[in-house]
This record gives sequence, C-alpha cells and structure tokens, in this order.
Amino acid sequence: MQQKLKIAIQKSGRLYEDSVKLLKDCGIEVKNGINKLKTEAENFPLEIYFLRDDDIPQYVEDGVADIGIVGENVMYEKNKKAFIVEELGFGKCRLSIAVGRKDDYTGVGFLQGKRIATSYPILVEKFLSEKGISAEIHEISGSVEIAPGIGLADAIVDLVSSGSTLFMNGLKEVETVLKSQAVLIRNEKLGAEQLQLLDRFLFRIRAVKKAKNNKYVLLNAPNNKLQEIIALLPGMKSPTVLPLAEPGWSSVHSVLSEDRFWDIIEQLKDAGAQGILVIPIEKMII
Ligand code: PRT
Ligand code: ZN
Repeated sequence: MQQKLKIAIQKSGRLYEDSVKLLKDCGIEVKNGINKLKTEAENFPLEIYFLRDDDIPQYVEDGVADIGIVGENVMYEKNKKAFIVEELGFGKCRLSIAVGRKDDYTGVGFLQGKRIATSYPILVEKFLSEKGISAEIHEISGSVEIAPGIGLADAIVDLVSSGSTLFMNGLKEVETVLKSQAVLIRNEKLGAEQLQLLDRFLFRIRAVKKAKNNKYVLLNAPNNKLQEIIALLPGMKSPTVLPLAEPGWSSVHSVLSEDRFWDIIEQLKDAGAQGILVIPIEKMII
C-alpha cells in the first residue's frame, strides 16, 4: 500500500481557513473536517489531522504527524524538535510588549522588576534575558490584554495584528519580541518515501506562493517604444512580443512581481504603454 504523508493543521481558528485554502490551491481537496480528528485528501497521498495549534509541534516531534502548519510564535514557544521548511505567508502577526497608554515608556529598562502577563513565557524570558532585564513573568492562557486593567500586571506580551485589541484596552505597543507567520514544519527523521512526498507537496506550495507574488501583464506598445518598454519588464525569460492588427503596434506580455508592480506600471505608462491589463496567476512553475 502506498505511504501517506500525514499533516497536522489547526482544527478551527485563525489558521484553519488559510491552511485548507493552501491545500486546495495545491490541488488537494479536503473534505469538511470541523467535527473530525482526521480525514484523507482526495487526490494526493495526504492524511490530515485537525488539532489545536498548541499541540501541533509535539505531534510533529513525535512523528504522529510528519508535517504541520503552525504560527512561528507557537513553534518557537513550544521549542520542540522539528524543522521549519517553508514560510507560508499567512497568519502574519507580531508578538509584542504593551504597556499602559499613559505609561512613560522610554526603553526596555522600564520593564525591570515589573510584572508581565503573557501566554508566551519562554519567548518573553529569552527576550528579557538577552536585554539583561529581570521581571516577574505571569503565565496566563487567555485574555492577556485585560491583565493591566485589573491590576494583575504592569505590562503584557501578546500577539498583535491590527492593534485594535490593545487600543481598546488602553494599552500601547512598545517592543516587538517576534514577527510571526504560519510556517510548514516537519519531523526531523522522515523516511525516504515521506521525504519524496514532502518534496512533491513543497513543489506545489512554492508554485502557489510564486503565483501569488506575481501578476501577468499585457499591454500595447508603439513599435518605436518597444525597446524602452521591454527593458522595464523582467518576465520569466524575456517578454513575449506579438504584432497587433494595427500596423506599428505590438502586444507585450510579461510577469511582474508584486513588490515592484506599481513602480513598473508607472514607468510603463510614461514610456508610452497603453491598454495595460493585469491578470492574477493561478500557478507558476519555473
Ligand atoms: O484553539 P487553538 O488553540 O487551536 O487556537 P488559538 O485560540 O490558540 O489560536 P488562534 O486561532 O487565535 O490563532 C492561531 C494563530 O494565528 C496564532 O498562533 C498566530 O500565529 C496567528 N495569528 C495571527 C493570531 C493573530 N494574528 C491575532 N491577532 N493569533 C491571535 N491573534 C489575537 C491576539 O492574541 C489578540 O487577542 O488577536 C488579538 C489581537 O488582534 P488585533 O487585530 O486586535 O491586534
Ligand atoms: Zn492555541
């Protein structure tokens, strides 16, 4: 019987939907798992376990799951024996220190001898000891942001994305302990067959990520401006140039990366490009 690759993903919560979507974008169909512990993919030798995110590093260390999707915050806090193999680009947040909005915070020295509430004692301890600060760390498992308001702590360390939770609780963000996103992790000792399946899976993930970071661009250019326009377009090898029905004009096709996109589009317009169409790419295999 063919071996299956076992992946652990969050059962419900902030990473669930993006994890299932990633599998789907990789052509792997997952049947509804909300009330299940385990399911099998339709069209890839993959067995999916639905777990609490906190438990995923342990399951991967033990080899119950070969791979898993978790936030880096959980991965580093749990400090289990597992490797990070790929950043997945979703679930982005930061683990930050926050103090009362009216506190006169001038630097980490403020935290010396203070009470800090957090669900991330290991990461906080490491951060503080690197800065030579000693503080009382109070580990609490949820609603960390209310701790200063009820007199339980002088500062907190918690995950932040928009910052509105801190704001609503009268707190301000003062230091970043860790920048985090969802990552794919793997067991340290995978067998040859498992590694081969992981390679196939990673190949798909990378194609999906590349596609997300790139756009397909089509534009019309007067032939006398072609050289200038082509010089602006990197493309995969070089841009495709096709003649238009109208004499003296060409259609130019290329791929642009998201981070340089607006810059290049402006330059293309200045160089005489017209009718610029931008199309999302579904998969990109180089
Ligand atoms: O049940 P289970 O244990 O699996 O889930 P959980 O409740 O422990 O985790 P969950 O689903 O809340 O988060 C899963 C992962 O999502 C985290 O480990 C992070 O890697 C990632 N993530 C990304 C976040 C956030 N953004 C986030 N904003 N996790 C939590 N938050 C919380 C934060 O704790 C705070 O309460 O959102 C609030 C702050 O958000 P803003 O937008 O107000 O700043
Ligand atoms: Zn959790």
